[in-house]
Amino acid sequence: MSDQARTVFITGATSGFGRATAKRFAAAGWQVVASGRRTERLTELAKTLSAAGASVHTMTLDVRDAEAVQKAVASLPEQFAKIDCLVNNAGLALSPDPAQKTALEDWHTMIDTNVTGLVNVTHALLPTLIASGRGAAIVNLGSVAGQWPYPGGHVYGATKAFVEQFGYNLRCDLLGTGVRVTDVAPGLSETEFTLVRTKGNQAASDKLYAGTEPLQPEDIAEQIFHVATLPAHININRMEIMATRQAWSPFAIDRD
Ligand code: NDP
Ligand code: 8X3
Repeated sequence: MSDQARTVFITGATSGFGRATAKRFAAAGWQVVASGRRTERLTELAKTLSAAGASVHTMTLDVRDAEAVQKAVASLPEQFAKIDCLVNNAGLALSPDPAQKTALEDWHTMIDTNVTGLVNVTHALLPTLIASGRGAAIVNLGSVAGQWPYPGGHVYGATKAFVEQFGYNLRCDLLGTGVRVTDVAPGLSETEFTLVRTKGNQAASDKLYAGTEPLQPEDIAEQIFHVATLPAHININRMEIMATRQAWSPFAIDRD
């Protein structure tokens, strides 16, 4: 199969990793289905990619809405209906505060988006991915937070642990179909992630990324593209990526 004929479906393509991933695949000649809630951003992205000669289809879509996801997938134009790669990227953290100081609504939004949303999209696209068969790929955006606990990680980290385990279990069931599944798990990355987490606190976001060298959206897009385009007999199960200037801390100890 030539790269020209392949199609990638990306959730959360309006910002950060998702947008950079759309650009990376488009640059390699893939057709791109770009989705997210912010229509204006999708239009802008489509304009940029189309101007560079790419075939793009945009879909304003909230991944939390299972019915909308099913309808959107069912209504894909024929040209874009056969999906070779799904990048389950839409996701968010809410509140940098401890669990006990975070609203239940924020916990629910993280679960609804990072867990329910991801399974909604996966379920809707599995038939076309399986039909694509050998070489097809599902790339899920996990996080270092899914593996390593940290203060304020609470529900966010737990959703990313779900993403990792869901991917491994999917691999078991997809054995023999040729569909690969990878958990790409980045650490500190400079996107709109912290702006969203702090509910619009630009100063807090700027402060987190200042004076160091966080990963950039293009760094992660390159790895997503890499795992999705490896020879069909290779499956990377999990790829954890940190900025060189990020590492772990000692255990915290409560003392009298
Ligand atoms: P951004 O905030 O820049 O991008 C998040 C994307 O998710 C946006 O395009 C947003 O689009 C989309 N999104 C959020 N909620 C929904 C929803 N309900 N339905 C559809 N789309 C939605 O953050 P990142 O690029 O950093 O995050 C991308 C993924 O990477 C997330 O899963 C995140 O958890 C993960 N990640 C981020 C890290 C980081 O440090 N930045 C590190 C590790 C993992 P819109 O608002 O238009 O719907
Ligand atoms: C985002 C990375 O370290 O903020 O998943 O949890 S972190």
